[in-house]
Parts: sequence; C-alpha cells; structure tokens
Amino acid sequence: MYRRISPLLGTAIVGAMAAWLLGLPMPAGADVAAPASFAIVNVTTTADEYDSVPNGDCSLREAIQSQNDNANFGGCVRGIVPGPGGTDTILLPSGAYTLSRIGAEDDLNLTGDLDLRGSVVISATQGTAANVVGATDWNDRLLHVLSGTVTLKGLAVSGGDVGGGGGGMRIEAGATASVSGSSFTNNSAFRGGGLYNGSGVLTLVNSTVSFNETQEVFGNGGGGIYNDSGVLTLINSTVSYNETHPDAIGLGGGIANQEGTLALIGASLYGNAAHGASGGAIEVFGGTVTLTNTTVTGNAADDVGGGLHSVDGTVTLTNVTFSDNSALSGGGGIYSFGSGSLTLVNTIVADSQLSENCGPAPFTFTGGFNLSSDGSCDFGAGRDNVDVLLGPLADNGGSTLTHLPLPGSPAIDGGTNTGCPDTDQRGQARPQGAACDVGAVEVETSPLLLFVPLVLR
Ligand SMILES: [Ca+2]
Ligand SMILES: [Ca+2]
Ligand SMILES: [Ca+2]
Ligand SMILES: [Ca+2]
Repeated sequence: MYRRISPLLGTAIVGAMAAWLLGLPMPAGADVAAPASFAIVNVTTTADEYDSVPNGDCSLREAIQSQNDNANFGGCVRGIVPGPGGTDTILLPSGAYTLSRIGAEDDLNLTGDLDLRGSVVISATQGTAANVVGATDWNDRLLHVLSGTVTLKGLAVSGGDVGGGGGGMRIEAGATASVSGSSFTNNSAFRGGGLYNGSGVLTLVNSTVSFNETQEVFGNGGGGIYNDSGVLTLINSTVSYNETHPDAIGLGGGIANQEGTLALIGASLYGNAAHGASGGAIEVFGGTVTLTNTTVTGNAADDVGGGLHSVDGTVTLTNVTFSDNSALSGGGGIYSFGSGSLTLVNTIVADSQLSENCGPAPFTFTGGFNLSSDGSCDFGAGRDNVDVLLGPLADNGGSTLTHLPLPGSPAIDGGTNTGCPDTDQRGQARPQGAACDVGAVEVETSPLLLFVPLVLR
C-alpha cells in the first residue's frame, strides 16, 4: 500500500526541490543529485465534480486535472512522496464513478471524456475494480489520452458512446497507455467500440474487451479495438462478443488493424462478429501482425475471413488455434489477399463453418507443422484433412479460455521445436513430451496424468 504523507511535509519537500532547482544554497549534507519525488492523489468521491473553487472532495476528474496542472485542484491534494522516485498515482477506491458532466468534443477535461495529459498511474485500490461509467444520455467516450504515459490498473470502463474513435478510450499519436487487470465493456463508437489507438502505443495485459460495438455508419470498424497506425499489444487478454453494427458494413468484429503493428500473445478471441464485411475476429489492412499462443474461435464474418482477414498485411501466426469460425463467402478460418505475406508455424485451422478453413486459392503461405481439418489450406500430406480432436472452449488454466487437444489428437507432439515459444497460452512450459504441440495449448505429460488411466483400468 502507498503511504500518504502530510501536505505540510509535501510542501517542505517541494520547497527543497525548488531551492535546488533555483540554485539556492542547500542545507549541509543535502544530496545534490536529489532523487525525484512523485505525487499520490486519493480520490474521495464518486461524484463527477470539477470545482474551480476547491471543496472538501476530490473526484476522478479533479484528480486528473490536478495531474494535468501539476497542482492541487478542486479538493484534490497532491501528497508528495520523496525519492527514490516513482510515477504520479491517482488512487481510486472501489465504486461506480459515473461521469455526468455531459458534453462532447472537449479536450480540456471540463466535460465529457476525462482528458489525460502527462504521465500518471490510475489504480483501483481495493482489489475489486473501480467502474468508470457514462451516465444516461452520455455522448462521449470515457477516457482520452492526449499525451504522456498513462497506466490503468483495475478499472472497468463501460457505457462510452462517441461518434468518433474509441467508445471506452482513445489514445492519440505520441501517447502511451498501458492497461492491466481492466475491462472495456458495452462501449460504442464509429471505430473501435471499446478502444481506438490513433498512432499511439496501447498495451493490454490480463484485461478483457467485450460486448463493444461500432455504430451504424459506413466505414465503421473494429468492434472491440481499432488500431490506426499505432502499436497495439495484447498479452494474456480476452476479446469477446464484440461486433460491428448489424445494419452497416464494418470490418473487424474484434480488432481492426490499419497499417499498424499488432501483437497478440496468449490471447483468446471468441464470439466476435463482422457484419456485412470481413474479419470476424481480426481484420488486417496492411501493417505487421503477429499472433502467438492465441486462440481464435467461434467468430463470424458475413463476407470472408471468419477468424482473420488480411489485405496486404505481413502476418505471422505461431502456435495459434483457429476453430469453429465462420464466413459466408470464403475462408472460415483465414482469408489472405493482396501483396502481404502469411507465415504459419505450429498452427491449427479447424472446423470452420459455412466455408472451407482457408481460402480461396491462391492461398500462399510459408512455415510448417500446421494442421487443418480440410484440404483448403494446402499444409501438405498428413497435415490436411485431419481430425484435430479439440475439446470445447474452456478454462483449462491460465487467464484465458482455450481448446485442449484431446487424447489421440495429432496436435500433441505434432509441431516443431524451432521457433516454439517457451510456454503455451496458459503459461504451461513447452515443449512437453517428444515435441512442441501444434496450436495454442501444450498438453502436460506429468507422471500423475499418465498414472491415472492405469489405476482406473
Ligand atoms: Ca471537489
Ligand atoms: Ca476529449
Ligand atoms: Ca472532455
Ligand atoms: Ca508436446
């Protein structure tokens, strides 16, 4: 836990720092290279206040303003913690922080979305999530990162609704947002129902993006997340049940990547839908995309590429499981088109609905040690038209849902150890047994599991 120090002590420290900066004589024995201090602000009310004359309470909006101004604001007191340094931190007790200062297109943090500038950690304090919610008739996103590095821990962001990008949160060019242990749920936007990364850097760890939607506008896309020429990384995170608007044409039910860099490591994407268009889980329009130890299952596209659709993308899939994805017009699992490349290693493409797994011809790829339940992927002899024998999507350990290969599955020990990750999607060490397994899961070969069938026999 952080220890809050008195404002008076904080003032004294600030004074000492100021004296040092101004070149005034420092007390004897003072460390010339004084380590940087940082501030902690405790939010004390769930009300959406913005008091130009401070009252006794500190709201989330006021705490952010105190950070933007680098000064006390609205009842928020910056508790200065002396070195060895750290990042300014806003602490949020658990509760529902319903934003109610309705207004749009404001970047001064006065109304609508909370506008963040500068580097700060916003952290829930009590283990349970702090909910940041838009009030009834809210017509803006909820969080807007305009500059600096913002870290979010333990937030549940829902109810954002914006005509632009990022119903839950938008990151601007040059800004960085790192999100952990958080969720973005039931938000809506033109692009990026949950989040929009506008040429910034966005990383989600142990987080969930679910039930977000784009709006009924032509050109909408990215039901969950839209990465516009930025760097987007998801680690041990879930993207589920997001969709583009059912009555419009929108690419990328889960994630849309436009010319950016997208990396999914230990992710699970399921139940996403691209209506009237392509890329049920992931739409790639240029850029560099890597999926590692990731499960893509039960997603749907009305056009092509139920799991993944790539146009001119450089796509690398390592130990990925595609299963039960559907597309009406081709490539239930994967559809690649244009001048990009597709590299698949230790990857399963199985059990697609309404279309073949990969398509259409010419489907060219490099890599190997892949498995397909039909002949559409051209993975080679013994690798096509196999029953991959996957269990249902379930909690098989780790922080995301997976398909466990069943006993006798050709995925078990069917991969190459060359380029195989050190762990599987669940964090289980690889390889187990004779070789790395194909797909996102490495089946354990513990003595206990081998022993149990003998006992039961
Ligand atoms: Ca206040
Ligand atoms: Ca704004
Ligand atoms: Ca605003
Ligand atoms: Ca193995």
